[in-house]
Amino acid sequence: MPKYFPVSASVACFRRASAMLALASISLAFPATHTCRPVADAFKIDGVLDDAGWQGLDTLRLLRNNDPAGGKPSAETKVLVAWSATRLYVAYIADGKNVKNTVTKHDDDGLYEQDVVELFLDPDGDGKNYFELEWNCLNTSLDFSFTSPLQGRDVAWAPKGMQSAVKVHGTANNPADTDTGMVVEISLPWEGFAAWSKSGLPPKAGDNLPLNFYRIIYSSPGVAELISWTSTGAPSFHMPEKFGSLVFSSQPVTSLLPERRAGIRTPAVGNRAARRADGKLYTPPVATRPGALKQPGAPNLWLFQSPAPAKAPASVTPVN
Ligand SMILES: [Ca+2]
Ligand SMILES: [Ca+2]
Repeated sequence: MPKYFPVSASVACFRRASAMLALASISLAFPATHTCRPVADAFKIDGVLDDAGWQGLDTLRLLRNNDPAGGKPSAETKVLVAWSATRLYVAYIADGKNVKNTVTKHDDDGLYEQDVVELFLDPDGDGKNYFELEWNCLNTSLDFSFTSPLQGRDVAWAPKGMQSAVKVHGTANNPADTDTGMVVEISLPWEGFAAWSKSGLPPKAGDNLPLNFYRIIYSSPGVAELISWTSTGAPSFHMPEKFGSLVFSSQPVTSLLPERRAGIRTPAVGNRAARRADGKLYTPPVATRPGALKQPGAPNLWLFQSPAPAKAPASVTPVN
């Protein structure tokens, strides 16, 4: 199946007209927006989302299936994002019964011929030049820049200082058993993208960052689900005029209402809280909490919808 599809002229014109809104305080031109919360630079990039910065954030869900067959994605994909003065943090929680992708070479075009998660960013919001990044279950990555949709590809470009890690819940590339998915944890320094931002990076509170989150799942060779946050309306991801946008907030999630923080402080039903050696409370992943999956747009009180089984790390001591 071709991954790429031409951009219609009418849509491109619309996007040019709305480009002035990008990285500004107005977000009405985007098909969807998501509030990106500030966090401290205290993440361990290891594919495990027990870092304080991930707690209590709203979750994005990738629900749009852009391949010709359409329909509901065959597996749940959730995305978390947060920002600091130096970095953008992204995590994909990608459920799946068969975690697979055998590519091990960086920037290999074969990467997206197998299962991947992807991030496209258009820092200046003009619908022309943009960045494409992808990761597979082996933490093999791909990073390209484009001067316009599918044009001017630069494979030499790389996001300076990018860190990523993948935790597979199951066994990668082994169809004989049943997996539950994988978690991809990513740290992206702003300096790697600043050159293509008109208002400069890091962003200011109220700024927009046009982007889209994607996932490809191959049910069989050559038959792909093209899953996204905002719909592209075509079997292509290279449509920056259809990107949604992050809206950067100066309000950390810890400043929100107490019930929004419940997922941080209160152990989930069926799980035990544990106290770390440093005295902080650790709430293990919630694998089976009934009704935990929120509706799109609703606050997510229970961050840890990880496919990982609930299990506290060996370094902590259960307290109840
Ligand atoms: Ca981590
Ligand atoms: Ca651009």
